[in-house]
Parts: sequence; structure tokens; C-alpha cells
Amino acid sequence: MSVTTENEEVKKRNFVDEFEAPDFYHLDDLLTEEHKLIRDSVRDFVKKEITPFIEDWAEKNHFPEEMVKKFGEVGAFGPTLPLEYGCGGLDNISYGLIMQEIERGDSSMRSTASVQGSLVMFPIYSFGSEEQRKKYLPKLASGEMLGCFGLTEPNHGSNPSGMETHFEDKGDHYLLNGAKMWISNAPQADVAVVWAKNEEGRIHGLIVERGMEGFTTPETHGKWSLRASCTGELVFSDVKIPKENLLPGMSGLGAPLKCLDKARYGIAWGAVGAAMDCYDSARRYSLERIQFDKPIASFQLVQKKLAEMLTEITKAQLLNWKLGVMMDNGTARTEQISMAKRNSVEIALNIAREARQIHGGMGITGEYPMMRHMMNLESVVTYEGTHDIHLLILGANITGISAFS
Ligand code: TGC
Ligand code: FAD
Repeated sequence: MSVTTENEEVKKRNFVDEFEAPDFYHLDDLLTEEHKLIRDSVRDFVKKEITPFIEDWAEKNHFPEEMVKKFGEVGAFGPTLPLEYGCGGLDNISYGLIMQEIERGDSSMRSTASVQGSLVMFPIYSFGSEEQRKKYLPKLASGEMLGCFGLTEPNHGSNPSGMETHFEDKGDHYLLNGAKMWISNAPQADVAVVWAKNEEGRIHGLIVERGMEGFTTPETHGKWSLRASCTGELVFSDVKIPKENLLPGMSGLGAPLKCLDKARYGIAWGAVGAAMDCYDSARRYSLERIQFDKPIASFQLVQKKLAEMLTEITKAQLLNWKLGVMMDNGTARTEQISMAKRNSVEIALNIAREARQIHGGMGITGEYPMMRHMMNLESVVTYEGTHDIHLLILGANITGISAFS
């Protein structure tokens, strides 16, 4: 995107990605050499493959399909799943750092990666048969296949237990009917992990493949958010599902919620990446922009904004790191993940707004990333459990009283 402005210097500077990550409390001291290597290689990848193009993709509402293979090459899909399936075999801190760096580039790109890794590969690995793992995981890890995750329905968003999508046992196959809505990657996906009820009303995961008769994926148009991600519906009209496509390992709402734990953890890191990008842009702009014969960085009100942004980023980085340690030793609870997802998205949205203000009028243009991050974060604050749903998950844990039932 190009904006008509006389300030050619500011324009020229922004053709180069000058991002410098804030690390005020030396989080690097808590990372291993391998963590830093992974983080730095994904950071370089984002500077080369995402930030030079993202404004254009977002402006044109374009999902760059070629990124799917590239994400596979950089190891962004299923990084914590075992090497034997072509995955990364990494720990959860590495996974978090990868999500942070990708979302520093753009939330749409992180969405593509986290849906594939945490919501498609993770359930196939955790609840799938060995045949299903071998059939799908290597192709999903390499980006040869793209997947999507169908939980939300037109009438059931925050309350997925009410889902209407259902399947019947027809002897040698299942017959699937219903519809899912707001599904990331759907229009381009080769394969969908779909949650549906059986005749007894028990929720199961089914693997639905593109090309199955009666299965369509209409695209959702008119989004002002996540414009470089494709979103759509999944429509099932008497779709015959082979019996071997049912995920045998777990049933009940707990199964998709387990996947959401993994994905929400990734979002907690990712949203901090978006916040870091906005903060860094504001810091650099404030040092260059002269008003009243001084850099605007010299004004106390601008310094206050920057100091508060850095404080919130630092707190969130430390929260995420500790949560990652708990994910790795198996002690992280859903409520702790809710707190981190909720906190990261809230601080990122606030920081995007404050950073936008520091850029003055220039802040509303595609020359700078804040408006794009801000619009993206309006989806991030809604999907994978809205801000208020996460508050109520915390509230139920604090009081022992669920606000849902
Ligand atoms: P509730 O009664 O609390 O729980 C139902 C059953 O599930 C069990 N459970 C869990 N099991 C494993 N892991 C977890 N984290 C679990 N949390 C709960 C629970 O023990 C119970 O088991 P059982 O055996 O007793 O039946 O369920 P509820 O109906 O009251 O709902 C709870 C609520 C509202 C918190 C939950 O449904 C929720 O999280 N709603 C938000 C929906 C949501 O997050 N949707 C996300 C859709 S996917 C998406 O947005 C992808 S965007 C991706 C991108 O582009 O990046
Ligand atoms: P609703 O549930 O209708 O909520 C509307 C409002 O009511 C919210 O503010 C909510 O907090 C509030 N509310 C609801 N219940 C309560 C309550 N008990 N107490 C207080 N307030 C309440 N879903 C998938 O399955 N797969 C995907 O890949 C996927 N990708 C998405 C991509 C995008 C861009 C978007 C926007 C959404 C995506 N979703 C996906 C769906 C997403 O998870 C839902 O939008 C989200 O869970 C909220 O559901 P809803 O939109 O139906 O809102």
C-alpha cells in the first residue's frame, strides 16, 4: 500500500523491516541456545517472507497459498509433535516463540499455522489411530496439505456443547449433516477435523476430506480483520464418511477443548508478538518525528505511553514463559491458559491503539503495522473463546461456581 505523503524519509525507512524485539527483563537468559536459534531463524523468515508483503496481502484480502509450504519448511506446523511423523519434536517454549515471531508479522499468518498445528495435527496425533497419524501428519507438517478445525456453528459459538452437526451410523459408513461457520483455512483446506454428535448426542471428531460428495466450503467475505487469512463455512449434506475417519482416542466436548488449550497457549505468545511490533514501531517513530523542534520522544506523555507499553509486554513475556514451563512439565491448567490468552490479547490491543496514536495521522496508514494488528486482534480477542468467556473460565475457577450452567 502506498500513501501520498511528502515525508519520503519516513516512507523509505519502512520498506525495510527494522524490527528490534524488546527484551527488558532479559528473557533471553531463560531461553536455551536452541530456543534462541529457533526464535532467530523464524524472526529472519518473517522479515524475508511476511513483512515485505503483508500490507499488500491484507489490503487485497489475499491468502498467500504459497506460505503453506514455506511454513512447513520453517517447521511452523506441529512443532511439538514427534519427529517420526515429520514434526519438530520441540518443547512448548519453542512453539510459543515460533507463534510470537509469526504473529509479530501478522495474526493471519499465525492463525494459519496455529490451526494447522494445534487444531488439526494435535487432535490427529492425540486422538487418532496410528494409520490416521501416518496418513495425515507428515503431509500436514510439510505443508503439502492444509487443514481446518470445525467446532463453531451458526447457532453455537461460545457454547459449542449445543452443536447441531451430527452423524448417523449406516453400517459401513457414517452419514454427516450440519454446518460449521467462521472456520479459518476452510476455503483452501484439503482436510477438516470436524466435531459432531452421534445418535446418542456424544461429540466425536471426524476427518473430512475435500472432494467427499456433499461437502462444500463457501468463503466468508467482507472481513475487516485477518484479511490475509481465508475464512469460510463447512457445509455437510449427507456426506458419507468412511468409518476409519473417526478419531477413536477421545470423545466428548473435552476433546476439542483439549485442542483449544494448545492453540490458546500459542495465541498467548502470538499476541505479544503483535504488541512487540507496535511498540517497536512507536519507539522508532517517536525518535524520528520532530514537532515543536524536538523529537516527540522527548515529550513526557509519549514517554509515558512507551514506558507503559514496555511494562505490559515484559509482564506478558514472563507470564508466557512460565506457562510454557508448566505446559512442558504437564501442570498447566485450562484456567492458566485462559489468563495468558486473555491478558496477551488485551495488552496487545491497548498497545496497538497507543502506538497508533504516537504515529499521529501516519498511524492510520498501511505504512505502519498498527491498524492492521489492531483489526486482526479484534478477531483474536473473539476466537478461541471470547475475552469474556475466558474471564468466566477464571471466575469459575476462583469461586467454584460456573457462570455457564
Ligand atoms: P464444561 O462443562 O466446562 O466442560 C465440558 C466437558 O469438557 C471437559 N473439559 C475439558 N477437558 C479437557 N480439556 C479442557 N481444557 C477441558 N475443559 C473442560 C469438562 O471436564 C467436561 O467433561 P465431562 O466429562 O464432565 O463432560 O463445558 P461447558 O459446556 O460449560 O462450556 C465451557 C466453555 C464455555 C468454557 C467452553 O465450551 C468454551 O471454551 N467456549 C468457547 C468456545 C471456543 O473457544 N471456541 C473456539 C472455536 S475454534 C477457534 O476459534 C479457532 S480460531 C483459530 C485461529 O484462526 O487461530
Ligand atoms: P457468541 O458466542 O454469539 O458471543 C457473542 C457475545 O456474547 C460475545 O461477546 C460473548 O463473550 C458473549 N457471551 C456469550 N455467552 C456468554 C456468557 N455465558 N456470558 C457472558 N457473555 C457471553 N471457530 C472454529 O471452530 N474454527 C475456526 O477455525 C475458527 N476461526 C475463526 C476465525 C475468525 C476470523 C473468527 C472471527 C472466528 C473464528 N472461529 C472459529 C469462531 C470463534 O471461535 C467464535 O467466533 C467465538 O467462539 C465466539 O462465538 P460467536 O462468534 O458465535 O459469538
